[in-house]
Amino acid sequence: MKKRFLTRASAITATLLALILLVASTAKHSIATEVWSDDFEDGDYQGWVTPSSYTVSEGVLRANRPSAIIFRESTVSVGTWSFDLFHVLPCNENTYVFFMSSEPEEPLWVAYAIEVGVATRGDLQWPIYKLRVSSPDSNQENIPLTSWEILASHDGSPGEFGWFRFAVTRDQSGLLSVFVNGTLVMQTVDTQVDVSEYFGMILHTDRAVDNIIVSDSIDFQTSEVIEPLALLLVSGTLLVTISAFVIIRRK
Ligand SMILES: [Ca+2]
Repeated sequence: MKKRFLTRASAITATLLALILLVASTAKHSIATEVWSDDFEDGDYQGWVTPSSYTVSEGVLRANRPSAIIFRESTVSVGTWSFDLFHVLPCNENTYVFFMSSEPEEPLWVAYAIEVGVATRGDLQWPIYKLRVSSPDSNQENIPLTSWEILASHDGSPGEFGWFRFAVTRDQSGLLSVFVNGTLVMQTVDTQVDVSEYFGMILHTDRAVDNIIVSDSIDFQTSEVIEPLALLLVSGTLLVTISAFVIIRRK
């Protein structure tokens, strides 16, 4: 009898949770205002400019040689840039994603970049993430990428390689937040760059990118911020679940 009660209660709870997740995901989707995206499922990289060597295979954009640059027009300067990045060993050259950029590699290249590299100590190797900026003032001499100012950095866990979901947000105040697999790993305020013409990347042989989504809304919040909608949904779930328990028990 007790077992049956628990099974029914579990089933009701699971159903409610599924419904709430569905509502929450729909609500999130309707709030985000996508400006452009590319999932490379059409088999090409139309809309992108590259003097380098890239291919699209199995719905993923891949680099065929070291230091391959690719970019496309993107004027979003307040919003969210998210993408999947494939990062593997060996890593002799770092990966760069210029989510706000002037024309890449032109004189006075101005941009914010996410850099993904590798740190090594003994037998251990782990990914290291950096948020860099090349400002109009600092790049008078067209300084190399490795000399761009580091705004923030974060060490991943040893052996943590493969596909990663990145999300970068920038709000009106210049607050830059970087999330890896949904976790906030870097945050800083910087206003040295406030306009964008391009979104660009420098990948290396066997590195890949997929599911790029750029929106002009802040789609990720830091953990300190509890969205009123999420709070309402959680309270609602608890109330309905408790009611269901009471009704079943009375029967
Ligand atoms: Ca894809």
